[in-house]
Amino acid sequence: MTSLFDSDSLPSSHEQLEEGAVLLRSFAAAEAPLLVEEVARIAQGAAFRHLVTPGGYTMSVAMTNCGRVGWVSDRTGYRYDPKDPQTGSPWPAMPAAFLDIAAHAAAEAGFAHYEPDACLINRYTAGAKLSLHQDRDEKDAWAPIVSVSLGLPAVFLWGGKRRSDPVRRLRLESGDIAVWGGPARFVYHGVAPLWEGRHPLTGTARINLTFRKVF
Ligand code: MD3
Ligand code: FE
Repeated sequence: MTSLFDSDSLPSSHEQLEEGAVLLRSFAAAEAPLLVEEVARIAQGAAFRHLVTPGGYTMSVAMTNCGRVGWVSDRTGYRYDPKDPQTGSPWPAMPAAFLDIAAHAAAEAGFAHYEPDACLINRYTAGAKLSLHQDRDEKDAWAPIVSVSLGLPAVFLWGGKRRSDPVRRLRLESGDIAVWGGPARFVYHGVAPLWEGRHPLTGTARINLTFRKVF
C-alpha cells in the first residue's frame, strides 16, 4: 500500500485488493460535497426510484442515472436505456466533475483514458442492501467500473468469480473510490444492509456512484 496527498492535503491511499481491483481511500474526499450537490441536481430531473427486478422484487436501494444511457430493471429484464422510462426523456447529462473524478481514479488504478458513458446512482437508507451479483450488462468486459462512496459508511461484500466463493467484508467510507476492471471485472459483490446513522453530507443516506463503460 502507498500513501499520497492530494491537492487539498487530505491523506489518500492506494490499496490493491486483487489483480485489477484497487481501493483508493479518501480519493474523492475533497470533491464529495460538490458530487453530492450534483446528485441532488440530477435527482430533480430524474427522480430516485425503487426498481422492480425481473423476479418481481422491489429493490431496497433507490436508483437514478446520468449519462448517455441508464441502467434500469423491470419485469421484462435488465437493460441500459437512453431514456428514463419514468419520464420518457433522456437522462441528465454526466456532470464534468463526475467524468473528472472517475477518469482520475481509473488512471490511478492503471486504466488510462477511461470515458464512462453511464453513471448509476444508488441511494441507501437504513436496512437497504444489494444482494451478491455480477455486473455483466456492459459490452466492454475489460474497462473498469469505478465506484464512489458518499455519506454514510457501508460494508461492501466482495467475493470471487463464482457465487459460492468466500466473501470478504470491506468498510467503505465517504470519499472512498474502488476501481474494478480487467481480471477483477466479474467478481461477485454486494452491499450489506446499511446501518442507521447521520452524515453531514447526506443525512440518513449513503450514495454510491457507479461509472460504467457500456458500449
Ligand atoms: C466489483 N453497487 O450498482 S459499487 C452496483 O455500493 C453495485 O452501490 C455497489 O454493485 C454500491 O452494481 C457497489 C462497487 C462495485 C461495482 C462493480 C463491481 C464493485 C464491483 C464489479 C466487479 C467487481
Ligand atoms: Fe454491482
